[in-house]
Amino acid sequence: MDKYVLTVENCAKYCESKGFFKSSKDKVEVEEIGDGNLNFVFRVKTELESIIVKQAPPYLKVVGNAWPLTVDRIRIEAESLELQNIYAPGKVPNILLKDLEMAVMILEDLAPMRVVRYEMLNGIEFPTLAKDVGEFLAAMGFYSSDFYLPGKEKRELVKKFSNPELCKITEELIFTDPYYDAKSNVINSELRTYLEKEFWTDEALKVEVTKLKYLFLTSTESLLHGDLHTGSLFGNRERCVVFDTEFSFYGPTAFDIGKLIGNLIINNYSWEGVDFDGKDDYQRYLKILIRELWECFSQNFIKLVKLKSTQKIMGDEFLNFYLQELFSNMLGFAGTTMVRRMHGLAHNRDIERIEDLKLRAKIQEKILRKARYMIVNRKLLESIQNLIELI
Ligand code: SR1
Ligand code: MG
Repeated sequence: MDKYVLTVENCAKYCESKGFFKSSKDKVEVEEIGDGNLNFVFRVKTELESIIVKQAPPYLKVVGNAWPLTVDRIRIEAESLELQNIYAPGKVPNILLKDLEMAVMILEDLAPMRVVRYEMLNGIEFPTLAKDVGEFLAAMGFYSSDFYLPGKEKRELVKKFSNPELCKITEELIFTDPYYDAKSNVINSELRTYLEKEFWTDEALKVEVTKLKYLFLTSTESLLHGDLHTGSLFGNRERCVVFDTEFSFYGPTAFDIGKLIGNLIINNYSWEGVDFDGKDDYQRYLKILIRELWECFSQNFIKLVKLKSTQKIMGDEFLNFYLQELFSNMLGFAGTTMVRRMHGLAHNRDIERIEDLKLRAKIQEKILRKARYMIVNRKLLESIQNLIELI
């Protein structure tokens, strides 16, 4: 089959050409469900079967041809899912087909699980999120790192997951553009005065963000998801699963958990602009979730190091030092994530749903001030309890 762009019209035929739905007598239905910034995603189903088809176009979907983007991202996504399924079985979707020629991947459909971000906009709780994602992050932070892998093997993986074009998106959209009046920024007009008077002139903040950017550029600690936010999680009351791993690369372990916690903090503050009777309870739930996520991650990570590390770790002191560093970098990365979603290129629904621009700006400014504190004072906040008190 020639290279072409999948559409609602031709997707069923493509799936059939790959051996899906062959013996089915039912009608095959196709629905476009992709709401992300980069790819086309379809649900293809009959009464009995349902699969997810994802195709990476050679450009950034939200920007179009003006921002060309490698389709090698589908290989990276597939290979990182394969490795995650080995190190953290059951925590990511199964791949049913990889077609690198067409930049397509077919995945199991995890419905009735839903995207966590949209459920969180409705105040839905996920009882297993902290455990499932905490264990996933601990497993990846350990098994893909020098704590476990022989040096040669790890260096080969660093090469295989070199992901320069998608890392460039993060370098610009998270660590650079939000700190000056960049063209790419999308700014609530009611927030501009604060940005001009305080935020963009904050030299101490820029120094600390540059330190975090440098860490992002140079660290090859473990294989990251690379874009772990609540929109990269499926869940229901029984289970949570991580997906959408095309930003995967070898980077600082603190980045993934920082990004996720930053997104949970945004959701927490977004309720200040929303009418919802249960919002106090939901904000309490989010704080418990943040605490449990960190605890589950760190406790599982320590357990793996103690039981399975191939490095000779001499005494607990090193592990304490390592986790303290990871904790403060996590706070910094959480802060930079909060900043980018306020006035960078890609915002999230949590804040955008606040229609009154003045109220939205008030909440955005509050989030920016908290994020600034987390970035600049990340070494002063020593424990997850300190973070919970801050928010
Ligand atoms: C314009 S691409 C913006 C963002 O979409 C992805 O989900 C990543 O977060 C990226 O930074
Ligand atoms: Mg994504």
